[in-house]
Amino acid sequence: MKAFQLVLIKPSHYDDDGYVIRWWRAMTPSNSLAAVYGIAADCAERQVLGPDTTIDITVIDETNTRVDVPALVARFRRHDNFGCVALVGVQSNQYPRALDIARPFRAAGIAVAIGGFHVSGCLSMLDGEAVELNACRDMGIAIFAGEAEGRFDSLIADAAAGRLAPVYNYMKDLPGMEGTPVPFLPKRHVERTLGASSSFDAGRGCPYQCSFCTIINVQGRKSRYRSADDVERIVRLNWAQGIRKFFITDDNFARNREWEATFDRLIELREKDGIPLGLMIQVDTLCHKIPNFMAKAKRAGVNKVFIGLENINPDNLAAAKKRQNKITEYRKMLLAWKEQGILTIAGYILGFPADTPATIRRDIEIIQHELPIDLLEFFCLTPLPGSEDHQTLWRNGVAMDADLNRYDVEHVCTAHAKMSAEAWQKIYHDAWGLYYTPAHMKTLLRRAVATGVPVGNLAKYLLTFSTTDRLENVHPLQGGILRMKHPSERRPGLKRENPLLFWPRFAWETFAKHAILAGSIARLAVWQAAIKRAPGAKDYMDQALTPVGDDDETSDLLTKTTGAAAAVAHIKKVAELTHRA
Ligand code: B12
Ligand code: SF4
Repeated sequence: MKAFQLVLIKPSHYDDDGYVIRWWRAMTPSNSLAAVYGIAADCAERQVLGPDTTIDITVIDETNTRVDVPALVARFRRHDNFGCVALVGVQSNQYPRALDIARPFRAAGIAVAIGGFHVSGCLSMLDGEAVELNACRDMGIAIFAGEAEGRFDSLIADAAAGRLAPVYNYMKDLPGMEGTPVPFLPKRHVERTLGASSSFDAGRGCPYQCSFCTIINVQGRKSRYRSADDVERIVRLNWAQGIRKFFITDDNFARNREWEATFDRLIELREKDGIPLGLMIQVDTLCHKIPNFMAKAKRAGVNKVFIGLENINPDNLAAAKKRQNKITEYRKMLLAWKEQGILTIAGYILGFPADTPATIRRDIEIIQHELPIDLLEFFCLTPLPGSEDHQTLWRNGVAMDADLNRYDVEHVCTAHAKMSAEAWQKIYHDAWGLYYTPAHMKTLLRRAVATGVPVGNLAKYLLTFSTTDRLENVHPLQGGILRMKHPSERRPGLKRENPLLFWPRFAWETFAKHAILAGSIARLAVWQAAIKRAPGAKDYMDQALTPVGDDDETSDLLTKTTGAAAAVAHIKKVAELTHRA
């Protein structure tokens, strides 16, 4: 019996000091890894390499596990290099690290293939060579662009036969998702992340056309989806290993054509079968207009929702072709989620054309006072390879940062007409502190008590969102508990530090960060207890929680930004015309 060694590695990337970002427990499990593992496990079960060949699958998420290259190379050697290293779900910021991981494997003559958003986005939008794709060709790494469903059998058959092609390009042929192997990770891997929740994509594709978005150029604009039966299978597989919480990773679940059938099935699993589901979904700002969407979300077990708010200046939204985001609807939509007692997390992008440090400060203040958002996450507008924005700059020869490691939507990668790179980068970091002030965190806790949002849950998120950028210099989405580092994991080209200096400094940094964290935990616990016990806590009211009314027209949200007046005039005109009709 032969044993094909399939090693699935989801690479991390380097921090600003050149060390791999790795945690004892990372924030979220990788859905890309779960998707590819599900497909690979199905290949193993079907014995696609023949009845006398097994497929041994190893799963490594570098954000929570160190990649022990020498041990893996030794294992391949024991099997005459019969196998393949698959670099999974590689984003642009992870591409340099992925190549560094691949190098020793290739030097040892081991087959390596790479997939994910960087290679797929580049092959979809650029010339087949940009950005740095030739590095793979030079190293003999097989590039896999597109989705693995229905194609993994032939890829591993090629690897087993020692004839991996340089490029597999399926970008023009997006597969259907119904009935395909479902994303899954064994519990021992899920436990390496916070909260023991798993993930799955119930669908792919989004109908909108935001110019900064890579998703539509990689996964398409047509809604493709798993069936309700597939979703039930995912839930049952996980429930059998004690997992009941899921991040449904669809970028816009509200535009998944099967959202209702999916919710109905999840409601059944929750209400009839008693599986205590806890879900997080991502939606757009118009989902409150879909009849039943929010009420069914609540019944299905949704307790957190991520909303692509992006900005509150209509001029900025128009520049990014995100016209579907209507600031005149923001309060209605957010209050509707509040009515369901669901925690709201909104993404906010800094660096659109009309932004300056002063307008960003003003806009954050407007959000704090007027929008009932619980958590706000900041990102730098980034020309991600695979987006229309990147393609336009690339075609016009406009300068962009040459280091892909920085394309993590936290670093400034191109010029802005009104802000220097330094000012832009600074306001990005400042934004976290401007939003998560002690006063505003208390307001958020008060709003949670008044609207039935689980306060303890919110407090946990407030801790992460208010401290991760400041203490760890990374976005909370790539954060975790207890940062791990090793001198050997420093980016090639940077000096290897003396262990006698490295380890004491690392120990001191870890201690200092945790002392600050302990203070923040204590502070939040005291606030939480006091706010819950305060007389009249349930009746708390402020401008953000006030139902939408005529007063809204004079709010800062609808008067202060450059595009707001035009947006309000447009709404009035539409209302007049529809009234006359
Ligand atoms: C869920 C999610 C997360 C989760 C989990 C990460 C994950 N990848 O699962 C969390 C919250 C942790 C996260 C964090 C971040 N994310 Co994210 N995330 C997503 C999201 C919404 C879904 C990912 C997913 O599951 N897709 C579905 C899977 C099945 O698709 P896939 O990864 O492309 O894999 C398929 C194929 O590519 C192929 N394939 C993949 N690998 C391989 C390998 C081989 C060998 C083969 C043959 C095939 C193959 O087969 C798979 C199945 O069909 C995507 C957007 C999207 N729609 O994909 C953004 C996205 C991937 N994230 C993005 C970014 C920037 C980040 C962060 C850097 C943000 C930040 N600063 O914190 C961090 C990085 C953290 C990390 N360590 O990954 C960007 C990447 C852009 C780019 N071009 O590089 C995306 C595209 C969103 C965007 N803004 O455009 N993210
Ligand atoms: S709504 Fe989200 S997923 Fe859809 S195109 Fe815009 S940024 Fe991309």
